[in-house]
Amino acid sequence: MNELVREESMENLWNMWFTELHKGRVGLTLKVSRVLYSEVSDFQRIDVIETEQFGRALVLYGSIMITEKDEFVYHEMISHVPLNVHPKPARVMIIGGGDGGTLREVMKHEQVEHATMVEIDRQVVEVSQRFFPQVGTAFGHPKAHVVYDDAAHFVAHTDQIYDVILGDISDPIGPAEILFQRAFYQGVCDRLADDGIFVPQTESPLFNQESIRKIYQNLRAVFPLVRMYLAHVPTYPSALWSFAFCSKRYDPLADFEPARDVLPGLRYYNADIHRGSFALPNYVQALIE
Ligand code: SPD
Repeated sequence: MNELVREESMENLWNMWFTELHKGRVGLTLKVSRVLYSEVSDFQRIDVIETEQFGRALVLYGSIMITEKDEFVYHEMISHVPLNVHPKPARVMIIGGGDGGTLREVMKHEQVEHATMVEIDRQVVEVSQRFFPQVGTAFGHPKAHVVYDDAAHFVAHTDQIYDVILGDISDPIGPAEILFQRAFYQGVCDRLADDGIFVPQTESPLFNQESIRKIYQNLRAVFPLVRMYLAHVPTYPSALWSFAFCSKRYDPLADFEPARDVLPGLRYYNADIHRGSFALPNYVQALIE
């Protein structure tokens, strides 16, 4: 149960805390100064809270999706790793990504000719534009298109082919669970060009080991090359987060040419991080073998 807790004491009459618990056993607790928004959309509960340590946080179904202070890590890593390996990433699809952070990073690449973001929940986009204007900066970009649809439905029905597809999706619970299944991955693979790359977020290798085993089995049943890479996201469970680099042709290290590729001005991603993020601790490597 993830919840906002108001705690009264003699010293401080109005302390408010948000805790995101993992299986009721361990959690991340943040001091909250204000609750800015709290509603239930057609798909999920949406909260925006102001935290003292990480600034504003967007919380969906009780789980932190972004905070102002550390969202750049996740968004840079899900985007620039594949976009810097593919030699001409002209056609990009983002699955989910309603806050707009991944779209913002994708649009930094001039080679991208069009990016289609497929988000199921219009209310998440509206809330992000209202409370996180620095994240949703690319919604009005002429090369950016937002489609409000279930990604499984969209992938099954579009005839468009993409060079890069990014799975900026929620955790594999409830309606998002289908987006981690083999059938969905096959649908994504079918929408990729012959040299296409798919990168979905794949949860915490420390806290979500059972999910990760299944996710990588499913991915490997579909894609010829599947490699995990890691990033440090302080507000995600365990702070260690993983992504899967799934490819029909390109290798994330052999086909990475930093002299050609790396954009200036990023806050987390650089050429050393690109290479180093594929170095896995032994216990993580063992998980996906
Ligand atoms: N438990 C956190 C999982 C978050 C995955 N998606 C984040 C969306 C950020 N654009």
